[in-house]
Amino acid sequence: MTHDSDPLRQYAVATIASSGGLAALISFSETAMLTILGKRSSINVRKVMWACDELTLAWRQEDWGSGFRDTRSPEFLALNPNAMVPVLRDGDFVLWESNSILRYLANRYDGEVLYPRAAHARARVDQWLDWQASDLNRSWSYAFMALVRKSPQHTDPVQVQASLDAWRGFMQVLDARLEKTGAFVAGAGFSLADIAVGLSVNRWFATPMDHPRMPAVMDYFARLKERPGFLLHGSNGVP
Ligand SMILES: N[C@@H](CCC(=O)N[C@@H](CS)C(=O)NCC(=O)O)C(=O)O
Repeated sequence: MTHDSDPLRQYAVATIASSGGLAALISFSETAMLTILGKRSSINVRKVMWACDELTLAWRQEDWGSGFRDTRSPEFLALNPNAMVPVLRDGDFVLWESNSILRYLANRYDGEVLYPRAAHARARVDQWLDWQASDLNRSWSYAFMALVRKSPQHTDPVQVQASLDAWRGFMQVLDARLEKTGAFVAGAGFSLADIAVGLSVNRWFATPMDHPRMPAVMDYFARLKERPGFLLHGSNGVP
């Protein structure tokens, strides 16, 4: 889908146009259009696209990363020396690290609903964001490379099983948490943490393997599917 046919973007542009008129729209798009660098299939790029849509921000995206423009080119390395996507450009400001980008967007663009200011509520969102980027992400890495990417470097069955066991263990932690909240991962309301964790749950269900019954995770997956942003960027057929 091109960004021009994206219904959420059309809504955002219409909102800007109606609130400030054509002059405001032109000046907004020239000076404040966010650029997301990274291929649309990347789970970490998808977090940023989804967050932008939750915040009804205008954005454009460029395809960078394996299969597309080379992140090892000097031009890209000047933006992110790790040679990884996503990178966000907001005017002259450049930021990498997907969960940091989510926090930045909420802080910069009135996203308190996704990232509450109260210390305890914010810490709970941060806890699950960091858990997703560290423990959960690390656990699936080997199994995902083997079972989905079919990587020739990830064929050791012992390591595949160890990765699956660790992944399942963390998903059970998530299941227990969601059973307690009965709603979203940080509590009653949808937050930035659900963007990172929701994409991870999509990856869990989209990976060909046994999925032990986790009723609260299944309910959560259904709850997320009520959000247009999740259908566009999360549960969209890409693991
Ligand atoms: N911790 C980083 C990880 C970023 C990452 O692993 N990006 C992958 C795609 S999901 C990447 O850039 N791979 C190299 C490539 O595609 O060329 C973040 O969350 O932003």
